[in-house]
Amino acid sequence: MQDTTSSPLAPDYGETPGVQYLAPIREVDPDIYEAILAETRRQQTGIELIPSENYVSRAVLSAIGTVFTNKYSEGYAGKRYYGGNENVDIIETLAIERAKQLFGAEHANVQPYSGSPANMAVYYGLLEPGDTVMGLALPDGGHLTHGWKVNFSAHFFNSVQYPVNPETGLLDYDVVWELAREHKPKLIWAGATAYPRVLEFDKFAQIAEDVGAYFAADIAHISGLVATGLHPDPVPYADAVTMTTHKMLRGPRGAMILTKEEHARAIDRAVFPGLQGGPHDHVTAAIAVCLKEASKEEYVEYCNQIVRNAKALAEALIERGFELVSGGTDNHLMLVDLTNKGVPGKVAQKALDRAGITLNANMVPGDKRSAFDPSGIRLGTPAVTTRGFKEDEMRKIAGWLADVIENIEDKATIERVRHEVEEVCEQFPLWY
Ligand code: DSN
Repeated sequence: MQDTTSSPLAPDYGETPGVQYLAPIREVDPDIYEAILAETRRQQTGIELIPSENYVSRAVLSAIGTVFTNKYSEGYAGKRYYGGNENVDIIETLAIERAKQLFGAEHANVQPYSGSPANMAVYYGLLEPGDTVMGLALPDGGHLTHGWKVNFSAHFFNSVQYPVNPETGLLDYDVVWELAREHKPKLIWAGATAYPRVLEFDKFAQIAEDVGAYFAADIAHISGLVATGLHPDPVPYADAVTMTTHKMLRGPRGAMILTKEEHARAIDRAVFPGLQGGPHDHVTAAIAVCLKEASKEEYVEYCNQIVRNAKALAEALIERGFELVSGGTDNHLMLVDLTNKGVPGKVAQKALDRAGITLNANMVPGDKRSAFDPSGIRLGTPAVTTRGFKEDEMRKIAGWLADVIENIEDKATIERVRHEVEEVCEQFPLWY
């Protein structure tokens, strides 16, 4: 039996939780049970470096699996269309109040099913179809919903994409400003999925004000850093701030929108009845729980350690001859251009999967390769930090990444790393 008492997610739990909560699934559906078991083992025995992933606490996971999944509750607290919503009102109001408190926001909507629906609600609430919008290009680290050409946000709106500087990997605010003056967008997005540096929200707000645009910040990746003061805060400037709840916040798969009071009605109406029906109340309960956890002092320390770990990992990778986009990181993630190692990102991703290290291949600024077969890899520290890893483990991870990538055809190296990864994971067990 595994000792989980040292797990940062279940510090006071004296017994092995194992997978007892799966017993009913085993009886009813052995196929799904086996898959869940296999996934549990994969998470327990491997190192998770995908910067948008994390591990939820026992309390969050328990909240998702509750009877709130049985309920319909179209509307908002006190104004529901169906009866029997007195308990839903309690959890949704708590989630909203905790979100407002944590981020210092005037208004919060916790009903979006995930990040893309949350962003869609911002478009629907603030714009008309055909309006011009601006966002960071996806290959430069932006998000699909910030106006990338294959997404609704470019089909229903006139999308202008701003780049990062391909030489430095950094945002050039003068370029954003020039594009904004030229195209006069109605909405400017700031936010990224693969940008390792600080986003200067005050500059975006200034640009938006200059051209008469709304300013929306998507802080899905950096929500915890914003909440704990480790990254500049867009809430004072932005008309809308969106975020998923399952990344750095360690909540369930869901999302939130923070707005100024003046946009509260428009955004609420965009979410329901504009885009969605009944909210996922079991998820709302879990969002409330993760927000309570994120309000604790331990969460501030967790976010500090995420940043310390990212810096340690970046430094160790640079020592092993890796080229990091922008030369390092200010936040939880880094982008590594593998061109100098002669190994495409996808090849590295697959070899590292076999070694028990999960990350994703990623485009790098100015990438000559395709999105399906890009030049880089993206890695981040939120999940490993939840697990309890510190700077020493980061240096080990950098060594394993280098060993595998520099010996990409060598099965013995992959097997050796897999073994060492499992040994370290055993020292830092997850509670699951
Ligand atoms: N899929 C998310 C990520 O990995 O960054 C973005 O939505």
